[in-house]
Amino acid sequence: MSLQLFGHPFSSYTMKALIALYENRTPFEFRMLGPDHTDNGAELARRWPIGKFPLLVDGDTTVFEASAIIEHLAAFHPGPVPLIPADAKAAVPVRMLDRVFDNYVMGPMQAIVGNALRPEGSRDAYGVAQARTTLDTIYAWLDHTLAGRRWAAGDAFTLADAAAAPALFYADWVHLIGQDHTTLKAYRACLLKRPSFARCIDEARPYRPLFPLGAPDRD
Ligand SMILES: N[C@@H](CCC(=O)N[C@@H](CS)C(=O)NCC(=O)O)C(=O)O
Repeated sequence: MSLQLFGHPFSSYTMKALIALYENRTPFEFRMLGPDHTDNGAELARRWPIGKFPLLVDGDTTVFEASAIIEHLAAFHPGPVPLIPADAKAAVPVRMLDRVFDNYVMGPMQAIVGNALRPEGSRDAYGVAQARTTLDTIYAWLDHTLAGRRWAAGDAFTLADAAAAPALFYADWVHLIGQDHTTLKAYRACLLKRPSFARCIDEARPYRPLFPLGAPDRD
């Protein structure tokens, strides 16, 4: 039975899963979410009451959480680009950096975007300030840590880069990576050129007017 991915092209975590599918040219059916696709939304809610996406259906198996989806694809639908290193020791930093990008780049980025979507009286200026401090801290750490590396964990494109691409793409929109962070800026530029992610960016382009803080006129 064919793979089905529930998601939305403008969603950062959907992009993360799409990168894995595109890297390995894995055939799948995209089950679009949104007001014009209420049947897909109802099925997502039935399979995962938390309702967050992406969500992968593979025959009898339902997998949610983008990292777990990529782990599932690597294990059961492997292709020419192994996003999880086969060597256990090499896989640890890849999984660690995946958590770093999700928790300390994607998380604060989503907090800033989520705040802008709240009604006027329910905004959280303190939470946004904390998110910006976290982004400043992680930008500096990444700029230092990634020096001399081709990709996040070394020479190979991995799960960590699939996490990094949409996280840094949107984080830079809400909290600019400073000119002094030359390594991090160059890494983000490399991610944007990676064909799997360039395709995600193009597929998401029509939805930019939906970005609550206003999408910048670049990328
Ligand atoms: N931890 C989840 C996060 C998924 C997530 O936050 N997805 C967002 C879209 S990028 C979402 O579902 N937003 C809709 C909602 O929260 O109801 C993962 O890694 O997949």
